[in-house]
Parts: sequence; C-alpha cells; structure tokens
Amino acid sequence: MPPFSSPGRLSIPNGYSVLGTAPRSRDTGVDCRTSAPPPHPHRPTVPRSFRGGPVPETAAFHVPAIDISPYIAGGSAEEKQAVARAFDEAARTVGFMQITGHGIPLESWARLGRASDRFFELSLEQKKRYRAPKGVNRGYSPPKSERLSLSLGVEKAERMNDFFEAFNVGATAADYAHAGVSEADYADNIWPEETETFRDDVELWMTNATAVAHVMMAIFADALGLPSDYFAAYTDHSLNVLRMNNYALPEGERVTLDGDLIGMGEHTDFGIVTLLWADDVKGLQVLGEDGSWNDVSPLPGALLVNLGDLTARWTNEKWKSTLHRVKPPVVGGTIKRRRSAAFFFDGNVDALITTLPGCVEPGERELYAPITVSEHIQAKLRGSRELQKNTGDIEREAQRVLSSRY
Ligand SMILES: O=C(O)CCC(=O)C(=O)O
Repeated sequence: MPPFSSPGRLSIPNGYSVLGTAPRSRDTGVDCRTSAPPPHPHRPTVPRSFRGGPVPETAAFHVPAIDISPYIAGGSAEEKQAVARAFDEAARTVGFMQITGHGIPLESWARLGRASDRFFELSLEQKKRYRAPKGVNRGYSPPKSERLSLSLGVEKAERMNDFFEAFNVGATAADYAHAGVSEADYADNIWPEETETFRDDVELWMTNATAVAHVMMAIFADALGLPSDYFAAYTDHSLNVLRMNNYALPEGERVTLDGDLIGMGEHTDFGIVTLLWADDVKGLQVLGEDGSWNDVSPLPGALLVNLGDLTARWTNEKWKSTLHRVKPPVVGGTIKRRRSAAFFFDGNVDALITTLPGCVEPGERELYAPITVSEHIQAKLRGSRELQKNTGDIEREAQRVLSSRY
C-alpha cells in the first residue's frame, strides 16, 4: 500500500487514480423528506436549545446528488462546468450534497467499516489506552467526553455531553516533509495494537478521501471563477482529520433520548469541506432554512459532502456551513447502533483565510476578519473538547446560529 497522503498523491485533481472498482450508485437527486407535516407559520429566530419551546414542523428538504466523474475521469470543459454549477447551487442553498462518481472503490469503503467495527468492539478499558494527551486531536475519545454544541460559543454549559465515542486519525508532520511543518500542529497518530488491519484500512481511506478533497477544491475554484489551482497554496499541507464515530450505548442501558442526551450535538463543521462515510442507520439531521431538522442518509456508495465554517468565511457566506446533529433511532428503549466517519479537510495550519475575490458584491461588507486556520480550529476545539465556550472571533458564527430557525 502506498504511504498515507504522500504529496505526489495529494494535488492531483485530474490525475486522481483509484485502487479497485468504483461503487455503483444512483446519480439522480435525492429527496430527504421527514415524515412530519408542513412548516409552522411562525418561525422562531432563536434555536430551541437556547430558548426552549417547540420545534417548528418540517418542510421538504432536498440534498442534491452531484456526479463529479467529469473531474475524476477527465470529462470535457462543458461537463466540468455543469458539475461546478450544480455544486455552486447546492453550496448556496443547502451546504450539503451527495457526491457520486468520486471513484473511491467499494473495497476501501468496506475496509473502513471493518476498521471501525474492530476498534469499537474492544472493551472500554482497552479503548481508553488509546486516548491522546489533552489538546491533541488524535486517538480515542470516550462517550460523553465531548460536546460539539460548545464549539459554536452559544450553548448552555449545563447540557449533558454527547454520547458518541470516536477515534481520530490525522495528517502527520511526516506526511508533509516538504512543508517543514511541526508535530505540535500535525501530531503523530496513535494506532491500536489489537486490530491487525486497522492502520492499513484507515490509511487507505485517508488516501482516497484526501484525493477526493483536492478534486473538490478544483470544483470550488471553477464554481467561483478562480484559477483551477487557486486553493493549492491553502491546502498543500492540509490539517486533515478522520473522525470515526460510533453511536452506541452500553448493553442493557435504557435511556430517554428526548431529553438532553444526544448522539452528537448541533454544530457546524470547522474547516473547508467534510466528506462523510456513514452506514445505513438513520440519525444525521440537517437544519433546513425553515428551522426544521431533516433526516439525511447518504445514497448507497455516495459521500455526503458539506461545507465548513472556513468556506463560509472565505465566501462571505455565499456558501453555507449548515448546522447538523446526530440523533440515532431509539429501538426498544435503547439506541440503534450507528457508525460514521467524517473526513475533515481543514486547510494548511498557517493559511490566512480572508474573503475571496468576487465574494463581496458592491454595497456589501466583509462579514469576517482575517483568521488563520490554526486560530480558528483551536478556538473550535477548545469548545468541543475542553468544554469551554468558544469566545474567539466567532461573533458572526454565533449570530448565524442564533438567527437560524429551529
Ligand atoms: O455521524 C454523522 O452522520 C455526522 C458526524 C458529524 O457531524 C461529525 O463527526 O462532525
């Protein structure tokens, strides 16, 4: 197997190669409807978690499917333009999309599931041996040790922590020898000893996901009318992290899940773009414009892609970083186990994020002050990991959250 994220494999949007057979998936749009009735006419302007009160009823919610194979397999300029237009539309309206034609082989897909199963089936005691030191975004994160909603800087502190457990893997300083980055920013990974294939399975996924993320950056550039390689300088030593999530409760634990206990609290993603692998158990809910929470499940073989806060900052919020949360189904008084793996493509630690050319229309103002990727991500992690309310430069984001209609 090639080494994880060797630079030669990273910045190859047009020369992206895959290891095996691509998954078959439908390439039509998907309508993710909830079963609840039409929208409530009165839309509250403050999230329910912060004000109490009923959640408005829901409306149809649509996460478009976009086939990016013209970018993967060398399509014509017109075909690529059509992809970039569809991407721009989804980015402006939903902030989420289903990506098909990405070229990640089924084998890699299945091996990530195997790695996740092998690790999470270990005993809690065994898993806890793989905790990272405080402040290091690697290794095992036990249930109820994080609270994602605090990363927004607006959540009530007394709320219970999220019950997901996770295992984090990321790009290391050795992956970017050419860039001379430090281990303080690109920490070494922690690999469990009990599962022989874990490291290879996870590294294969990281390699494939990294290649797709770079393709997404070429699509970003085309959609914004920028030179195709515009984002290379911001992402050639990107802070990539894969968070493998397991939503499960210990056997026999019966709970009421309509209270404060939640799989993963409402949050936006911190970085540029996220690629999500998920099994077919429902649970992911995305906030619609009308304030409804909508179940979203990826089509078979599709990657669920969403934009993060750095992209919202870059584009002066022309493109959305959309709130989402995870509430796995309750069956027989306990939750149905769900697995996912979110690949966060966060950009170079030292990249300065300022509003992109062409994203401020005449008469508009820039919504955000410049910030480095490192400053932004650290402030977010202090919230979710160290359970400190985010008090960084997040006024705009907090305002965006508070004005979303739950
Ligand atoms: O489990 C999911 O579907 C979503 C996970 C997620 O939002 C995250 O890891 O940030």
